[in-house]
Amino acid sequence: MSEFFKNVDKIKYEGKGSDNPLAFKYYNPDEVIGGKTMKEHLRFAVAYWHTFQGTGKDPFGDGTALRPWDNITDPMDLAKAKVEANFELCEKLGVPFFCFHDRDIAPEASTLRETNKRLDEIVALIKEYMKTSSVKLLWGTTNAFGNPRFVHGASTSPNADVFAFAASQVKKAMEITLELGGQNYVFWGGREGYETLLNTDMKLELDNMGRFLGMAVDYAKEIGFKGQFLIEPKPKEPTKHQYDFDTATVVGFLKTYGLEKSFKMNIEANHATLAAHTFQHELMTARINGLFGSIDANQGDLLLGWDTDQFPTNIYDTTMAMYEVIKAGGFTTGGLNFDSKVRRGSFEPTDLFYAHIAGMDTFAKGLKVAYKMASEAKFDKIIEERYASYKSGIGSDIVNRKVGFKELEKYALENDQIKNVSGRQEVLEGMLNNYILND
Ligand code: XUL
Ligand code: CO
Repeated sequence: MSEFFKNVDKIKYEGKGSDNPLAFKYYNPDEVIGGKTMKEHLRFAVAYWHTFQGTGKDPFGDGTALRPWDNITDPMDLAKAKVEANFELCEKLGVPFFCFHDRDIAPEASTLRETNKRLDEIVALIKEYMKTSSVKLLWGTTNAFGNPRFVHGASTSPNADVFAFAASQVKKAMEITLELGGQNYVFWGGREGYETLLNTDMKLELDNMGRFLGMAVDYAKEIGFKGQFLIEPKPKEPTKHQYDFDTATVVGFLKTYGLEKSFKMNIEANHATLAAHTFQHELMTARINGLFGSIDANQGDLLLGWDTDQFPTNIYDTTMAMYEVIKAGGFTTGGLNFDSKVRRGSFEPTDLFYAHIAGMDTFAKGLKVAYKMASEAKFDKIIEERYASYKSGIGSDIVNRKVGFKELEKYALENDQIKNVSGRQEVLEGMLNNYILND
């Protein structure tokens, strides 16, 4: 077994005072918060595609990343080396899970049959590593967007042969996710959207996407895959308009196609901001609809209009995200998958560790602050008071649908001198600052 990251030992918790970039300052995996360890609360995962496939290539230039496997030329040898590197990196970081697309772990061959054989070979190797490692698969997914055959979409392609190809790919990816004990299966609609409505039958495309997901549900039952199906909303990129625009859109879609009992949501921070929402907004929308499942942890750059997938280092975002996770009762099968890539300028192998450590520390701090906020329930009390008018009198009659417009008009005619109270937003923002700064 080769060691790829020779200058990195197992990352330890050294606490707030440490200035060692290869140590945790806040993430203390065994520290218990509210009856669960930090490790159990946060359920971190490494994203195979960014960490082992990412090169730093952008539309203006080639890849910059220097990787210890760069000298390997045979594509299958390279795929095998990355399996080894994945287990080494996860174990050194103490990250309990990883996530992959089918095409991340094994390169595509010239025929589907051969591609599937390659996948089987790599899956067998991953299984071998799993025998001695505690690292598990959080979720698997399909890359049905990269190959040119998906130019017009996968399940929403106008070409039925593409629909069939994508179905065969999801079938296989579900099988390998099951074989590797994956706890979820993710659907991100890579090119499920459109560029122009002038050539698009939107109704047929949406119906086909509904049919496709229905077939996936049927097949999961057939093979006994009990993992959670997750949909990951994103408003744009690669297509101008993605059908899974945001959580609210997906809620409506699932209900239209009778799929709401079979799916939950995988919320990504950078996708939320691209949809002009906050990360917390998307998480809350999923939670109040009973559809919260998992998180793709990253952050965007608010000055840029695309999916920069940066490692999450914004303490406000991680605090409010963990507040929502706690409110949702914590993760069950889900977790915090670092769908994040090191910047193009951070091209050294050790940067992969620095980046994950920064993200893990930021979420650990967010968890601690959020747990305190949730247990002291100060914000809950303020919100409860704000809506107190619905607890009795006319408000309670509205909630219980005891009144209609006629009764409400009669009430309003007698109570038309309305008194409102301040929303006190700045007080609340100051309270949040206090929690973050004093914890
Ligand atoms: C793309 C994205 C994907 C999904 C998995 O923006 O987030 O990597 O997470 O397909
Ligand atoms: Co993602």
